[in-house]
Order: sequence, then structure tokens, then C-alpha cells
Amino acid sequence: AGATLLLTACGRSASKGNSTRGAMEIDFDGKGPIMPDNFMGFSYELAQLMDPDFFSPQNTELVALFKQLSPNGVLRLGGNSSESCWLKVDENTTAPTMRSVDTEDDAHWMPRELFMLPASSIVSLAGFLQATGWSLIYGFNFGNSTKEQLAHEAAFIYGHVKDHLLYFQIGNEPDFYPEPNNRTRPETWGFDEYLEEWVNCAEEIVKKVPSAVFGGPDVGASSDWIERFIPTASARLKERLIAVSGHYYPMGPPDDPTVTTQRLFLTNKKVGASTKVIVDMASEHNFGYRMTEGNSCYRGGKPGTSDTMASALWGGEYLAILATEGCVGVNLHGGSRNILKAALNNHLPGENVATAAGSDSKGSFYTPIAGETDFGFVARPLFHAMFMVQQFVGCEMKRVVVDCEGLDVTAFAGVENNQWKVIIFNKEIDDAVDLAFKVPAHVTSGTLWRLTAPALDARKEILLAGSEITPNAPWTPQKTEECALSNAICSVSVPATSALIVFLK
Ligand code: BDP
Repeated sequence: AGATLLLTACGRSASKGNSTRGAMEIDFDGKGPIMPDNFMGFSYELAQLMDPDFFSPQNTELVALFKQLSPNGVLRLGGNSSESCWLKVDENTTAPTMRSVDTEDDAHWMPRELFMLPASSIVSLAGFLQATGWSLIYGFNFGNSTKEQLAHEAAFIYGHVKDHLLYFQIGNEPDFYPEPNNRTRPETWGFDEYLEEWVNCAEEIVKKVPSAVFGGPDVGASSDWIERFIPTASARLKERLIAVSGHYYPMGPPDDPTVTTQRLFLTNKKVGASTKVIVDMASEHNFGYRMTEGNSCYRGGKPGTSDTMASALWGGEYLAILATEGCVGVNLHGGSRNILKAALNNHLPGENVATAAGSDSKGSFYTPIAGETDFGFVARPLFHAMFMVQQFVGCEMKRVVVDCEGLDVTAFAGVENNQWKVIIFNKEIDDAVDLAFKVPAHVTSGTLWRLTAPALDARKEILLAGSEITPNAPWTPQKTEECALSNAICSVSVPATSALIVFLK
């Protein structure tokens, strides 16, 4: 009844120019999933380990940003490049034979060379995980290595990172292996062949690492592979299979003219329902479903969208949807620009565009953290959105219905120990909204943090509660606001292309 009452107040308000009034209703009594404390994560190319100084405890800025985001997030290593990586465990280890990519086609995006990872990178990675408190999902080269070689690598890796290892994965996006995609397997290769090979490989690893556990199938897009993988792989691997995983890129490649911010903003509408199908199926088998890789636009991101405030509005909403649907975690993909370039056979469009427009050239376009060991690291707009959603860790997530003349405004709520939080995204380009919503009777105040930017395509001066997140000092809110609260109705105004969190007390 509260919502109906509120809705009668909805309409364009004459006094506030472009501001539209709307209402939202939190489903206070609905049951929702608890957002796990290791929900937040990054995904990097495995080839990032070519440089032992990158994931290293000495890389203090990167350590600081990881810690600021989460005291116990998840670092996932994998990606296209993983299919070309080999770990030089010792002097006797030799490179595997590359079976891909037998094509002259320059437009094909898979790497043509092998990437050697020095053993010292695993030693520094262990130190990095120790320094950050993060755990690891390590993705092996299933495309171009052998099970014997992987087992050898696994034993070494396990020896160094066992205290931080969540699970191993074998292969990146195996649903794309057959011709004409990644081309590491023949056209005739399908799920059945994959499963057989995957199980053999896992069993070989177990011979060398008796307590190894695995996640999979880490598919690029085929949710039907996940559905087939859950019962079949768990029947074969039993309790060693502990998680299911997939990837998500709503659009791409960046040089497609239809790949725009406007299109990106529409994509989140479909994400909830498709996530829920897999979450439900996974939970029937007691698996958590993790989105181990993804970002706004495949093939490295779209400059002007993936590296701006637009990516924060998309990404914050995307993470909130996945948490509300019961996904146990999300790893947003990124890393160094040169590594992404190598992982994509140099297909990283827009280089000049981005440089001319002032994008910092040290990171891939979509990376949440941009930087290189020689230049230092910065938190991109997308990182700020991850930081906002991180505030919901430990909360039971609740659905929120927003009614605001069909404007693109969404909200999500969470509660822990009777303390409610609400996050709101306004993805409208022109319209500000004034939203009213009912709060529980015990609530006496609401404090608000806003995420703001000079423009939707701004890359810099992204402020959360008036303060930028940097590696140099712990973030603290500089500018908070108190919400208007009367008769258990809270009112907030949400400017166009902004987001906010309300902490109710
Ligand atoms: C994914 C790959 C990742 C790429 C990404 C992209 O796993 O390695 O970097 O696409 O195209 O499919 O940006």
C-alpha cells in the first residue's frame, strides 16, 4: 500500500526543471542471497606473470588498491593468453608445442606465440596474495599444453600458493576452441570431447597434487555447456569439483559502430534472468556460480565507454544484479595494455583515439586498475563502482522495484544485522530523478555517498563521497549527505548519470 501511495506522487516536477519524481519499493520480507565476503575480484591474463614484478609484494601501489577494494577478494588468472603460457618450473622444463593458430588470417585474435612464465613469478605471486589477503583461481593452458606438463606446473604452483588457492581451472573459454574461433581444436570437437580431455587432465594433476580442487568450465558464452558440465563433471571428479564458472561480455568488438555507451546501458536488463537459471541449477548440486571473467566490451574494451564513468554505471549495476541473483562472485577482466595486446594478437583497436582523448595509455581500456610497475597504478571509474558494491558484502540482498516513468533508474538493497543499505543507479543522460521510498520503522537517519563525474565520458575526477580512490592513502568519505526522512519515507535526488548509496540507521 505504501508504494501505491507513493506512486500517486510520481510525475515530472515543474519546480526542478529536468527532475522526474518516482518511487521505489524494497522487498523487505523477500528472501535473498548473502553476498559472500570474497565476492569481488579481478581477472588478469595469465601472461601478466611473464613479469615477476607485477604481482609482487613489492608492487606496493597494486597491493594497496587490491586491499582497498577488499580484504579478501579473488584474483583469477587465465584469459586467451593462458592458452599460450608455460611455466618454466626449472632448467629442464621445455616449452610445449603450439598447436594453434594455423592461420594466415591477420584478423584472427588468438596469440601465435608461446609466453614463458618464470618460476620466480609464482614466488612473487605467493607474496602478493599474502600481502593482499586475496585468494587465487589459477587457469592452466589447456589449449596448447599437455596434461603431463600441466601436472608438473601444478605441483610447483601448489607448493607456493596452497594457502591462497581457491581452485584450479583448466582452459579458457573451451566452448570457443573449435575452428573457426580459437582454433586450438578441430571443428568436430565439442562438449563430449572437452569433458573427456578435461577430466583426464584434472586426474593427471591430482596424481601430482593430491588435494587439488577445480572449477569450470569457464566458458565464453555457452551456458548450455555449464548445464551439461555440472552433472557430468561432478559425477567424474566427485568432491574435487567445487565451483562452476562462466564469462560475460555484453558487447564487442570495439570497432563495431553499434558498440556504444547507450547500447551498453541496455544490456544489464537481460543479465538477471540468465544468471538466475545457472545459479539455481548450480545450487541444486551445491555449487556456487562465479563469473570468473568479463567486462563491458570484448577485444580489450571500447575507449570512451569502457574507461569512463559510463563503465562505472554499467559495472556497478551489473555487480549488484549478479549479487542479488545469487552469483557468488565476479572477476572483472583487465591488466596491462601490452599484455592484453599480446593476448589478442595485437587486436586492440582505438589506440590512437584513446591517447588523443586523454586516456592513460598504461592499462587496457576496460581494466578497473590501470598501470604498469614502472609508472604506478590508478583506480579507474570502474574500480570506484566495484568499491561501492563491495559495501554490500555480508548483506542479504533484496530486490527493489523502481517506478519512475520508465526512466533507466535501478536500485538494489541489502541488510545485515537490521542495518539497511540501498544503491541507486541513474543511467539517464538528461534526467535527474527524485525518489521516495519506504524504510523500516526503526530507521532514524540515512547517510548518503554519491558517485559523481564531470561527464559521462569522463576518465578522471570520479569522486565517491567527494573523494577519489588512490593507492596512496586509504579512502575516506569527504562529502556525505543526510537524506530527507519523514514518516518512514526517505527521499533522495539522483542526478543524471550518477549513482549513490544510502546507509540507513
Ligand atoms: C575473452 C578472453 C580474454 C580477452 C577478452 C577480450 O578470455 O583473454 O582479453 O575476451 O576480448 O574472451 O577482451
